[in-house]
Amino acid sequence: MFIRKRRGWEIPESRVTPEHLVFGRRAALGGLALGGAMALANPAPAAEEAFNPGLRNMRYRPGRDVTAERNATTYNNYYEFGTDKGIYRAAERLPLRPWTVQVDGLVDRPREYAIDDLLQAMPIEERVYRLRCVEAWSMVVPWSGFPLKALLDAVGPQSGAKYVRFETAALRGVMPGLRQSWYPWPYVEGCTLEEAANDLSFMVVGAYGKKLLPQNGAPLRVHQPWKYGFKAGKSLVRITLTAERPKSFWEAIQPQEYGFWANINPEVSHPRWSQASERVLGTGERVPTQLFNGYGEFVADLYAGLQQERLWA
Ligand SMILES: Nc1nc2c(c(=O)[nH]1)N[C@H]1C(S)=C(S)[C@@H](COP(=O)(O)O)O[C@H]1N2
Ligand SMILES: [Mo]
Repeated sequence: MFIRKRRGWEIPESRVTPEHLVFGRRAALGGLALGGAMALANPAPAAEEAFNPGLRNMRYRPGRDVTAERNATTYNNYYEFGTDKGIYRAAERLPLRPWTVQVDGLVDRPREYAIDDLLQAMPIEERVYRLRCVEAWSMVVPWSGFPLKALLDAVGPQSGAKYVRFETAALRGVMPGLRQSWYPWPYVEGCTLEEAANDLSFMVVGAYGKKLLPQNGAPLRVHQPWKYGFKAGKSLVRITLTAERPKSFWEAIQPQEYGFWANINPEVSHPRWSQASERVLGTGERVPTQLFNGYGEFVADLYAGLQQERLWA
């Protein structure tokens, strides 16, 4: 692995922060309220005319350097394309248009969105979030997307809705992993409606100021950064509000190791390894893992009264 030693005088972020991100920071430093910063016209990045990455939301600070783009886009988990980390070339075959996302179940206004209509309708912003895989590696990525809450508001959850089920694409001709028929395809994940409505729950459509790449879950993935990465379903095709707790892909395979909640806790080991620390992708550093991946101030309240649940696995 490529390991670079940083000299003391270097400002680490300067070598990894692309221009468009600097704009968001400058706007925020300029004393504009977030709402004001959001209302400014976006500068069109020269290379990506069609994609609007949004302005950076300064509320969520990752506390670590942004991972080099090359690492985040070439070291992936996407089992539909294969079980090793180097699936990024295979994933190029994923056809991203036309693409529809069905939003249904216990909602007042079920709808099938063409992905581009969804992107038009939703408030796009950028958030620099951590991602912690249950395998104990982690990264920090400037994701572009919109709060899941905005989509929930658009379809109107009914009073009986308690859970959100995320179903991801399963395209036989394109995804060689589907031939491994012992896996319970399609990849399904889920959370409670309350978790989904938390402001941290983010629907990702871009990264590093560009359209999301297939290996990272294009054209639409979910990301809840206080949970292990396997909760973050890629290439979503259907989002369903349900009364019953959805059974997830990993839970179906190995419930003792990969449960429904999967909140990050350094003190609760995976049955086969410790979760106390994590390997930072691209640098080789080993750093302590934080409770709720460092997002406790935003999400801990969601779990008051749920202590009897297996919240950490
Ligand atoms: N459809 C689908 N989504 C998926 C996976 C997968 O195999 N298939 N892997 C998950 C796991 S285990 C992790 S850690 C993250 C990895 O996201 P990244 O490759 O963008 O880092 O995607 C998650 N989403
Ligand atoms: Mo993962």
